[in-house]
Amino acid sequence: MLNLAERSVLDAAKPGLVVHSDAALNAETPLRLLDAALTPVAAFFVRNNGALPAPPTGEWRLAIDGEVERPLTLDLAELQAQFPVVRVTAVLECAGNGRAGFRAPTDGLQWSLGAVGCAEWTGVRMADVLRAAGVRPGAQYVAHHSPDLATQGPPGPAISRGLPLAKALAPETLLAFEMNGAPLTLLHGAPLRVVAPGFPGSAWQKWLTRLEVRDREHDGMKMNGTDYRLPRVPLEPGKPWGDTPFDVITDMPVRAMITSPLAGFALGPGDPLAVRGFAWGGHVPPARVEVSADGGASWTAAELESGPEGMAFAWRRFAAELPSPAPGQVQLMARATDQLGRSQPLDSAPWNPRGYCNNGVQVVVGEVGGGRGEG
Ligand SMILES: Nc1nc2c(c(=O)[nH]1)N[C@H]1C(S)=C(S)[C@@H](COP(=O)(O)O)O[C@H]1N2
Ligand SMILES: [Mo]
Repeated sequence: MLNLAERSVLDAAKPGLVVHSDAALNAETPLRLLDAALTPVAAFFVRNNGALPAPPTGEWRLAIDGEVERPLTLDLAELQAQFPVVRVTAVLECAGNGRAGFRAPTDGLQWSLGAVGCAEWTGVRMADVLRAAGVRPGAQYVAHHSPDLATQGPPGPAISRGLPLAKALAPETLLAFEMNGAPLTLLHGAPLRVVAPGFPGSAWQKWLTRLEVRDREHDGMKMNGTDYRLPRVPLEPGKPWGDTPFDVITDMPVRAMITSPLAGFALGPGDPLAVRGFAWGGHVPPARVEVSADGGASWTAAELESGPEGMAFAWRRFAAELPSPAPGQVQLMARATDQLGRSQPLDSAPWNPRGYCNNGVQVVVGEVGGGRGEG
């Protein structure tokens, strides 16, 4: 059962979200609240693997240790004073976004399409902090540690994921203390979280207290088995996967999300159909978006905003105006293709046991009225 104190924190901060039934606090954003270039904090989804930690106190410190020459301990003021403060606009998307769309059901929270948002993150570069500590030659991976605890299973950390060293040192990877220009809220990881654009949300550790440099891939909570991993070879949906090897998800697939019209839309006969939404990729931005009002039989190119310079990880608006569809039910779709030519699947992404990375094309069903005076 959801903890009632956590539920009331959520309700006060984020009234419009759809709360999932789970022991931990998990809530997604309805599409009607995702129609903005920057998702307001009040509408941003929340994904917790365990219990919310206590709010930070003056005692909070970040430790940097492991394969470093000079282990460091920094409070927030030191972090802000000792390193350049930078801003990155980036999409944060849970690897389970779209999971409910798999035909063969999978474990995990049945997220619809609202486990995603785009925000401006302010922080210091993880690279600058790691360089100050002096990364040793054998370093391979960083491990993220936080105080939030599991609510089920063996007692211990709720999650401890990490990043390959190259991503930890990439200029877009931050230790962030602000979201959309305001201090991080507790629900989003106050006082400090990882921002790892292009990686699944699970790599964006909240409530960070320790950044450990390791000489091998991290093996913390939710790094092993099928957790946030995809099979290296295609699997039969719903069938046992035996000893198939699984690899850590390091990139999110391209996706277009229609934010207008919404499901259940109604058009009068002859009315044009205006469609808009956002498209994004993980490390490979979208190159084009096409829309269809006939369930995928024919496609029309949408206008796609070219991401402003230096905004490779932000989502981009797309818009199209289609001629009035024939009266009756309309199946509206948008399909993005990334800059490597990879398009969203029309059905769903390759099945995997935990239901990750389903970027299957969204279908928005509406209606064009047939009779006079309708609409
Ligand atoms: N400490 C901690 N960090 C965490 C998590 C968590 O449960 N605990 N969940 C991760 C997952 S799976 C996602 S998708 C994102 C969600 O970030 P948000 O709640 O700010 O939207 O946080 C990540 N960071
Ligand atoms: Mo996630």
